[in-house]
Amino acid sequence: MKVLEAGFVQGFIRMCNDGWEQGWHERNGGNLTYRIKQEEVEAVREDLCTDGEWKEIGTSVPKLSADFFLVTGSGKYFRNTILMPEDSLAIVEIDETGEKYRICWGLVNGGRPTSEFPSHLMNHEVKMAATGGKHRVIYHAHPANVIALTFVLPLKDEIFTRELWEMATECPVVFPDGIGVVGWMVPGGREIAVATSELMKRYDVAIWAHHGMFVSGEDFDLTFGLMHTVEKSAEILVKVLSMRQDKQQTISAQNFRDLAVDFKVNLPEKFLYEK
Ligand code: 2HA
Ligand code: ZN
Repeated sequence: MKVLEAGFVQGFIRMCNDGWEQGWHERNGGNLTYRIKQEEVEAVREDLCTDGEWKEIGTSVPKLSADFFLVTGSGKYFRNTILMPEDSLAIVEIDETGEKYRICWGLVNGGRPTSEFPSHLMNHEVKMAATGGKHRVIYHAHPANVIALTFVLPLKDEIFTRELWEMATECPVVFPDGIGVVGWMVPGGREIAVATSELMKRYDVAIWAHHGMFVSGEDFDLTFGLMHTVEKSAEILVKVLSMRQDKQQTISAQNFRDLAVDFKVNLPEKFLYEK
């Protein structure tokens, strides 16, 4: 099968375009990676080239050795992905040591994987271990409302989680483990990758102050839906804070405990502090 005919590639392209249409990917902002299933690799094997040059990842991900990833390209625009997928995307293979990669398909006009490749791969490594291999998608976007909140809320996991849970009843069901926050750091390197992957051991969502958000999930629907839910909740909070500083009423800590029982989710008490 040709790469572009494969279902996982179609799903990936659709997600890129959906993110663009949401306004989360100005210029070349954001990046997406998918850990390809073994049978999906086999289905497109005839269309992959495996004599490319091995290049340094910039970090070490030994648990991902010999895995294949579909990734957005560095400097590429989400907006163009649907029109020129073989220019914007690549399939890459990780070597046996987990320190190098090679391009097996795509980036036909040159280029390399996303500038956030180290963060993506370290997040994949952590989430693969934490979910027994279920999580396959890591998504980074620049949604405006979440970014706006990083200028006015304390950069604390407990506060972002609780405030965003309060904005929509479905939130604690969609992200019961909560949200992690990292203060401003230089993007693209190993340091921010280590900080983010540390948060991903506990959470499926990590916010980068004054920059954007990383989410992890099992498939494209769940991962896009997670980004969408958190950003929608942030949009409501921005509206509320724009109308008045305090809330007339809200969902209480006890309301969340009641919800947890009926919806069979575990909501950690550290987020249910008294205000
Ligand atoms: O431009 O989003 O964080 C891609 C990015 C870098
Ligand atoms: Zn970014």
